[in-house]
Amino acid sequence: MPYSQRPTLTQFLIEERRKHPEARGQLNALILDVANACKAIAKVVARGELAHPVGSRHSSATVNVQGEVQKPLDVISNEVFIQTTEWGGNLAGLASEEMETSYPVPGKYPRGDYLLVFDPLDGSSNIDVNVSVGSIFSILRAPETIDETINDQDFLQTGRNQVAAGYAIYGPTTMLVLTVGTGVHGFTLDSDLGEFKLTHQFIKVAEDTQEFAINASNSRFWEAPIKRYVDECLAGTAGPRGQDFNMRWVASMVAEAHRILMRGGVFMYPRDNKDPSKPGRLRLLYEASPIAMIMEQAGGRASTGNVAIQDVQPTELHQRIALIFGSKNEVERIERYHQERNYDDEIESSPLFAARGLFRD
Ligand code: AFP
Repeated sequence: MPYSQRPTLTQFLIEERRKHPEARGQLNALILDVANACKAIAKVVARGELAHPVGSRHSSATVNVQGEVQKPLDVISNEVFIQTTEWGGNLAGLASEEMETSYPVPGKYPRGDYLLVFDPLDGSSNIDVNVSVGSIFSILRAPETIDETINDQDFLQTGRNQVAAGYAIYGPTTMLVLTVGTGVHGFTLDSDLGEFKLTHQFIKVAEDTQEFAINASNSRFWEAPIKRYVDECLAGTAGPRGQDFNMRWVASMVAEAHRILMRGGVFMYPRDNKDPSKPGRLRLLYEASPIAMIMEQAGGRASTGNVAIQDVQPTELHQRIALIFGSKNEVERIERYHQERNYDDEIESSPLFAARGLFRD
């Protein structure tokens, strides 16, 4: 497509809205505000060390609600998201990785129809090593009871309720990848114009792949289905899969999700036995859920191993979850391995097959 004919994000959203004559324009306005937040964060991230007064950076790290180190850029990005989106009359409340409780839009601004959930700077522990990081967001409808203040409970909606989801990736180029439920589209930031331009239309995740991503340093804590899957990949042509696999681990989920959208692959941060009190490392509402909507909209799949991420009913704002996503046939294979394991466990615990059971060898 010739450069001048590439629609901007604004044009794209206006054309989408024309398909919904009943729409009031709040969703478009909100997405454009989010895109502005991402542009501002891209600028700060791109300045790297230059963004910090000499000597200030290392002394100013704090700790967030989950006991994780908050980099100054996490805090700045969170502020940028709030300031860019709260005023427009499109939101009733926000929730973020960096805030312990939800944030109702202050009374001085009109209350809108939507809720915004976001991770302002995912992969921020990679900032110091100049690796791609990103922002992830999910848009839900606010409850209609307008006289009540928004609270945490209002955000506990399944991924199927998402109206839109997306991420911005701050890499060699800045891109915004978005779904409003009609496929997944990628927009590249034209830094001369300050505009996101549509560069990747109807992105599709390859159904098959020979590339997987997992933090293998946790392998001793993995559950049997994940061990089986990874062992089979590592066995390559000599193993049951009959083909060699490649492995990647960026430790920046947005970068992994983007790679998988572009060329297929499977990402796993499964539940493991490292810390039994945590049912996974990643967060359901602002990491897993939006990435799951994007994957499904692009023909891929996202699962805990047992159930589709988008079907999980959240119980807490900062809930953690096992997350496996990417090429459909691989994710389904991993789910099958979980089912087979569950079946083996059932057999194991059945009185007939138990240690002293009737049918025990
Ligand atoms: P940070 O935002 O603290 O860097 O965490 C990034 C992340 O949530 C996700 O983007 C990565 O996939 C995952 O953590 C990396 O985890 P490991 O530290 O286990 O590699």
